[in-house]
Amino acid sequence: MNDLESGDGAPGEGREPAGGADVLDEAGIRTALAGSRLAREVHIFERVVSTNDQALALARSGAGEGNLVVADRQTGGRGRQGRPWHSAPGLGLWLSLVLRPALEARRSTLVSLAGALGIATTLRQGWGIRAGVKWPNDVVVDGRKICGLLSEGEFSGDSIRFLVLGIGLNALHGREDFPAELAGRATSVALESGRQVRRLELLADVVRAVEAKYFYLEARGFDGIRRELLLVSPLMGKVARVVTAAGELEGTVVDLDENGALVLRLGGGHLKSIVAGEVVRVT
Ligand code: BT5
Repeated sequence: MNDLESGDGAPGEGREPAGGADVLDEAGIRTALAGSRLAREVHIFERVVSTNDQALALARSGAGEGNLVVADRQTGGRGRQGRPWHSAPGLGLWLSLVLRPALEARRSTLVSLAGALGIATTLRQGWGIRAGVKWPNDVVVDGRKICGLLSEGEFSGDSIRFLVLGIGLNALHGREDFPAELAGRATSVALESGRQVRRLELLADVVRAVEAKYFYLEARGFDGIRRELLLVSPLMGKVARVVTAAGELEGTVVDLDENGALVLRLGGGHLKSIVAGEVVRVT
């Protein structure tokens, strides 16, 4: 489609990643993702505030499913509740997908869970990394976060107008590339695989893996995905403390329900589904 877009950053800035060799170029991305239903249109930026902002703007102006936004650098990458997402220039995959899933709004969590499962699966099968999915939106390796997903969208009653699925996957980082506050809590594909990573190859793997699980979810429902998620969940069977808007809860993680909520068995044996929250401790 369009030529390399400079986004809201200075043209040319952030083009050359650390090390200089691993460039995500437009022609390469188009070739690597030829035929992908989630990357029919590719928007590549050297620098943006957030790829989710770009994708949200595209979706609001009518862009259909199949628009992919990729940036080399994000100046305001974000996580949930406005938390910052550390997006080292040239070292990660910072991307967003415009989706228009045929799902009820209350089930929209399933999309990020399916995406996370796709990423964990491709990291396990293609890159030899023992990745798991930590509810609700993290891909982790031995307790360290390698990838975070941020799903945002617009809803009308119980239907989804669109979703933007943002994916931040640490790719080329060495330990020294993470800020002090993430030391010991973050990792990357290069660190975990011990391989020389080409982001183009990783991007194609990730988008195709997310695509496979996303369309499986739409066509076949959540059950198969749920079973796979339970197999790679670092929380299953553990006692977790979860912070929710209504307060903190502690219980044994026993399942995911049909809407992607985390199911805890509380002290008295009562089952409780948690729709949104933060797991703060696992024992
Ligand atoms: C997330 O939020 O994990 C969602 C992150 C989504 C990032 C992508 S990048 C492309 C797209 N554009 C955006 O602007 N965002 C998306 P949450 O669960 O709230 O986790 C945020 C927390 O993860 C932070 O408070 C840190 O503790 C930690 N963190 C920040 N940067 C990290 C990194 N690069 N690697 C590992 N952990 C990180």
